[in-house]
Amino acid sequence: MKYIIGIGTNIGNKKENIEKAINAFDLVPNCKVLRRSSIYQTEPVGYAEQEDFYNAVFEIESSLNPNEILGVCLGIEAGFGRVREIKNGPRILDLDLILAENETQNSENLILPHPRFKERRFVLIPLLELFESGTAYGVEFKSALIGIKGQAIKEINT
Ligand code: PH2
Ligand code: MG
Ligand code: MG
Repeated sequence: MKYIIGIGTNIGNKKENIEKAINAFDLVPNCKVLRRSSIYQTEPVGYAEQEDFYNAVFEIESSLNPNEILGVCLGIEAGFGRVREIKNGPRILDLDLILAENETQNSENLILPHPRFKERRFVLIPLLELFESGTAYGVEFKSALIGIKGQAIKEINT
C-alpha cells in the first residue's frame, strides 16, 4: 500500500533533520520511499512564538498497515530525541501520516485522512507537487487552498 507522510521540523539543522528522517524511513524493512517533495520554509501555524518550520511530504510503498506505519513514525521521532511539550510548539521532528491509498480509519490512535491536513498550506502545497491534479488516492485536496488565510510558505532551493 502507498502512504503519504508529512514531515515538519523547527529545531536544529532543519534541512538535515528532513533528509535524515526520510533516509531513516527508507531503511525500515518493508518500507520504500517512492518520491518526495521539495522542502518549504513555512510560517508556524497554531502557536506563533516559535521559529519557522521546514516542511515536506513524501510517498512510501509498504506492506505494513496504517497502525504499523504510525509506529514507525513515532519510533523515528523518538530516535531524533523528540520530547512532547507544548501543543503545536517547537519540535525537532514531526512525522504525520496524512493519507493511505484505499484506506480510511477512525480510531483513537489514528484518523485517516489526517483530520487537519486540508487546513494546512504546509501540507497542501508540497502535496500538490506530487499530485499535480490536486487529487491523491481519490481524495481531492487542491480546492481547500482557496480557504486558507495567511500561512506564508516558500520553497527553499539549497
Ligand atoms: N506542525 C504543527 C503545528 N504548526 N506549523 C508549520 N508551519 N509546520 C508544521 O509542521 C506545524 C505547524 C503541529 O504538528
Ligand atoms: Mg503535525
Ligand atoms: Mg505529529
